[in-house]
Amino acid sequence: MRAGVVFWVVSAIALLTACGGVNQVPLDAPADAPLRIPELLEPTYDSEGVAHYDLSIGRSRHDYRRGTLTDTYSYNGLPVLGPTLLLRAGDSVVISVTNELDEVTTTHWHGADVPAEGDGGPHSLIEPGEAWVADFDVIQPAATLWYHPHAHGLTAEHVYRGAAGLIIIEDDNPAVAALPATYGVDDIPVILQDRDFTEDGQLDFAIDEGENGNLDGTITVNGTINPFVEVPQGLVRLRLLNGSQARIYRLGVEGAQMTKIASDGGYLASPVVLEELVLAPGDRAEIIVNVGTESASLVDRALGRVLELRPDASAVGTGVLPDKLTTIERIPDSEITVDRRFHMDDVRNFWEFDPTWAINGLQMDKSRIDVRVRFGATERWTLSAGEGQHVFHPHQTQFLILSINGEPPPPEDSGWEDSVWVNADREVVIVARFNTYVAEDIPYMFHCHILDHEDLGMMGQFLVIDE
Ligand SMILES: [Cu+2]
Repeated sequence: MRAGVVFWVVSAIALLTACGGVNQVPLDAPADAPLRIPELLEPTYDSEGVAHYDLSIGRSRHDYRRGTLTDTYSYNGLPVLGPTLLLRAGDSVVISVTNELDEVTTTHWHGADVPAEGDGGPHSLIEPGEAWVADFDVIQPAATLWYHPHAHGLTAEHVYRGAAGLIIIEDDNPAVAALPATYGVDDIPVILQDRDFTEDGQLDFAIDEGENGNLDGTITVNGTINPFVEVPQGLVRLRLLNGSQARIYRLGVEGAQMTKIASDGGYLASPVVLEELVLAPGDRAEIIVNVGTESASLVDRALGRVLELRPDASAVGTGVLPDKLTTIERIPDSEITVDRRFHMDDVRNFWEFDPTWAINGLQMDKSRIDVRVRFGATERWTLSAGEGQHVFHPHQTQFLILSINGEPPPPEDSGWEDSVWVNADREVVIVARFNTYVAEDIPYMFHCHILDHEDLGMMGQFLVIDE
């Protein structure tokens, strides 16, 4: 049963209000703010070759050009967001995170295949003034990942206020050596986040309990509103991250061709030319744009221009796009040992006004283990949904999509993924191996990455048992 007409009237009013907040600058107005490029945090190697990184999360202030400095959260004292962590495949890394906030938080490495105690999920709380250390080996190939707080019930707000950053994993795959890869020059981080501001220029954080989560009307890229970036003519790589609370982007490039080269977990087998790229919350994609003598624009189909790529006439890029990027070995059906279904839905009782977002009928309970995966298992998970838009994200593992509504995925969705969009009209079947880490004490999470839903309880826990 579902709550009746009242809920839908209220939802409609909320939707109208949200639409009224759209104030994106129209496409024909000149982009007038240089894109912020988060600083690159490279490792410091100790005498044993271990790569060390220091992060601290705290309060800061950022000039969003709202007539005042806006209060934010950030890492390492930056105005907003955090530095881009450069990880190298094969390294042993130690990352310390100090909490300089006056409330508890965590830091999770989204998309990273790491031991549960280093994953930074809701069980790895960092008290104010305390530090937490994650140490793990980088056992996965080149990819664009990200990090963000993950304290249950606080994730949406901490990310909204600006606590998030990119992770770039580099490896020595010779096939991609000629791709544009000079950070901030022809290899540009693009963190997409929609925001609203109060009249006095502060971030207007809100949780929306509805099907779509909270959608705001001002798009920020790396914290910049209405940005442009000067790039060399030729091939430019954009590392796209949807770091939004709930917004699903339909991206395109105007004035140049868009070629997708990487999904959440790394390179696609081959480049794929695309007209439109759907990026749900938590998703990443790397695209190549061939910039000519005129500006090209990254656009969202609903909101207009997101980022102008402005060619610098004096610079010509040297990047080259290869025909083949990497090898992705499909996981044969014969290897699958377990089938499971995860159904994402509103399970409120008919007399309840607010939705109850749940997975398989259950809401997050930190004391309950929902799934016990056997170490070494290869599992096929069917992801379905009733009401609402959802993004299924399991920690620890990268998966391959087997089917979307019964059809094999298109080439652009055939790479490694850690987050996938699911709704009543989009059932997705995935396959994953659990052969890297045993987790018998601290669980990994699986959850909806629409952060409103996640914080409202749309999350479960799994262990990886060695028996
Ligand atoms: Cu959801």
